[in-house]
Amino acid sequence: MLKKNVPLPLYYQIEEYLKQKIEEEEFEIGKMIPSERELSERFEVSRMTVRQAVTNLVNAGVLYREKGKGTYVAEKKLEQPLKGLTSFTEDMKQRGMSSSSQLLAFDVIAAPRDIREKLDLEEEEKVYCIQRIRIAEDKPMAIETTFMPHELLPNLTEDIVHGSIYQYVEHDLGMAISQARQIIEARAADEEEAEHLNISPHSPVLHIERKSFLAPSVPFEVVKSTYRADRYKFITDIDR
Ligand code: 16G
Repeated sequence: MLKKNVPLPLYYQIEEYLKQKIEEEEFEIGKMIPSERELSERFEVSRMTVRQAVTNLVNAGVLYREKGKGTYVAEKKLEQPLKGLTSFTEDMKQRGMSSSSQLLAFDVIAAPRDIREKLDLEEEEKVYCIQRIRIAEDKPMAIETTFMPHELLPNLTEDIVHGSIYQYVEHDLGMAISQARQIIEARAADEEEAEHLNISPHSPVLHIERKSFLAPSVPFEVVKSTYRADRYKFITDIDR
């Protein structure tokens, strides 16, 4: 029951109720929650109040609406700490999740100007342009476009990039990946990204650009990635 004589807004109490039911798995992932009408009757509040609670949870990625059907419980977002320079394969392994990649492109090209500058290359130097859909537990999580100097990794194959690039660089080639710089921005998915990620066009996505270095400070990759914003949140600990 909602408490009417406390300073917590009613919609907020309904949000808390819904989140608790999801936490307790009474409302299961992928299943429909009770309709706005049912909830407004159950709590004896207006439909508007219920709608506000549901809309807030939809905006937070906890629920999603399907037109003409109802409102469903979304999958939990993966919490990605912004600490430690890890690979997609390692991240999923740490969570006990399976990972795979769908290879969309594997080319050796003349480096575009911005990539050439970021990788400190000469004009005629070639780069790999590798595009992969990164998949966790059979679901697409991100699209990654990786640029790496061809000269640094002359024997890279499609087979290798179906697995882990970091594993190849460190274990097979014995090179040390030391640090990276990452920039995260919000965007709306374009048609192509939406199709690859299995989301509707214009859904929110997180665009990440990572530039990584081999020790002592040789840039070896520029990666432009698009992550599903409904599946990821990035966590950072900060000291004062
Ligand atoms: C992560 C990295 C990417 C790197 C990839 C290697 C981001 C945000 N993350 O996805 O830069 O190339 O791991 O993964 O860019 P792999 O070793 O599984 O191929």
